[in-house]
Amino acid sequence: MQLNLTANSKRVKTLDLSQPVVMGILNVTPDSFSDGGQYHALEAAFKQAEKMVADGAKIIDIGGESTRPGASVVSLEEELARVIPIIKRIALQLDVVISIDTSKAQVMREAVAAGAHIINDVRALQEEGALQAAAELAVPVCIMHMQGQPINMQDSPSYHDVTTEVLVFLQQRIDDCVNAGIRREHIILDPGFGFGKTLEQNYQLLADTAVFHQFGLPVLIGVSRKSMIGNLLQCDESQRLAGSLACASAAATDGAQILRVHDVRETADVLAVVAQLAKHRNSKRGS
Ligand code: 8Y7
Repeated sequence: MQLNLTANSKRVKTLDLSQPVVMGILNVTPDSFSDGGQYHALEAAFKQAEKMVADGAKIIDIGGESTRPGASVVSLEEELARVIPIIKRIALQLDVVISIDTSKAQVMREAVAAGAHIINDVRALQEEGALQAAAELAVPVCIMHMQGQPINMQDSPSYHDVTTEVLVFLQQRIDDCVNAGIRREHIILDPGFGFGKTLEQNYQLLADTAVFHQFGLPVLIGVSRKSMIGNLLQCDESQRLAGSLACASAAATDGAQILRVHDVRETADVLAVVAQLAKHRNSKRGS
């Protein structure tokens, strides 16, 4: 499977998804890189991006709006000020695919103009103008399932059958995207771990990873350091690496193409082992 990253009139760039790849998380919210002013914040973010690329990240996902449970909203101006400088710098200096984590149409436009290749929207292009912006920009889009909004989504998640309901939502959004003019082969799907789901619902979805391949589109899984690990293991964020890697291993074994993670080097190692195993599963004994 390959993802064509070429927007209108730009030179051809593709992302090989025949083996699972790591998407490194780069949060540029004030709590991440705020000590020492604007210049130092940009410098620190760039250094982290550089390290993630050296560690094996094929995609860097840049986000300026926190979508953690209970997080408050961020203004357009604030979000642009956070993400645009770092996108420009990475586009200029690193050979990596850039993903912009946003729900705002204007951020999508300015981010792609600055050098972003992929739009990652936890609200699945449902905010005003987002669907049209994504269609016009003609770049790949990741559409994610969420029940509720970040401010209240973990209050009382409720499903009759979580996997079926996520599948139905994704099918509907694929149709909406295609009807808006987004190329089908530009759509990446994400079940949305932790976005309006209980611990049991999250693990049900992870166990059902393979089901999400029925659309023939790349599947992105984001479980890194999330509460589905912390609540199961009763540990804080600094102690969720092993749990995150176990989830990454399971998802990659079930064919997930993109793993969105904090711990790039460790996840890349897991993916290399999973790929080596897959090679032997597919080859006939003795050949
Ligand atoms: C996801 C995500 C977050 C995810 C996609 C966190 C921005 C919360 N999680 N995007 N973003 N999938 N596509 O803990 O699971 O990283 S933010």
